Amino acid sequence: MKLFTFWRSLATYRVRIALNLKGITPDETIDVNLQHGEQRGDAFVRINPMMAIPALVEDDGTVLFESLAILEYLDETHPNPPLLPKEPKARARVRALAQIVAADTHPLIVPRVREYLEHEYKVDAAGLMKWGNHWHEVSLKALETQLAGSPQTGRFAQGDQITIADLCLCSHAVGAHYFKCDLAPFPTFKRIVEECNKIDAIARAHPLKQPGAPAS
Ligand SMILES: N[C@@H](CCC(=O)N[C@@H](CS)C(=O)NCC(=O)O)C(=O)O
Repeated sequence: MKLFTFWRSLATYRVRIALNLKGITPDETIDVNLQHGEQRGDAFVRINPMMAIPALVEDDGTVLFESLAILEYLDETHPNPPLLPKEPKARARVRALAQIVAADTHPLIVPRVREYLEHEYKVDAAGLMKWGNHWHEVSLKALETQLAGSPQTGRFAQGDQITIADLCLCSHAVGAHYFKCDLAPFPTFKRIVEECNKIDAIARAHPLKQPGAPAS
């Protein structure tokens, strides 16, 4: 198994957590330096024409892409520990919480979007910060309302078992920190992310713990 990765990629962070939780170590990790635009190079475009990481290549050559699809694939092929609950309504809730992060928010702040805003619309660094802060705050409010208002929330987003929702909350927390969001108004979100980070498999997947990452 090969993982195409980069230390600061939030989508790859979600996949790294799942790999760690399931005790899977890829045979090879290949850096795609997003700061140098390597995701747009011919070699990587052949792997993922969407020019985005993560991509996970199985031993038979199958290329898996899109972090949520990869998380579910890993859960199906390596069921322990499970990352989705069994009960259909609970599964739907977990997937919905995950999609608030991975489908509704994260795509708004990826390099290709920020670079387009910068080059086509001349948005400056302060404007990009405001943009990212705004979209993170919108989803933090929705996540907090969902999490604080549901009896299904437990130690983690869905009861006391880690699910793909928690993996997405962790990546959202890193994005929120980067875009200078104050987490004080979102205590349930903050508590769950802190609970997650007490688990070594999650803590060591953090972007700043990866090779090539800056100290802070
Ligand atoms: N929806 C995709 C998003 C993948 C994505 O956009 N990844 C970012 C890094 S977190 C990337 O490679 N971006 C390259 C770019 O925007 O140019 C997923 O969840 O896997």
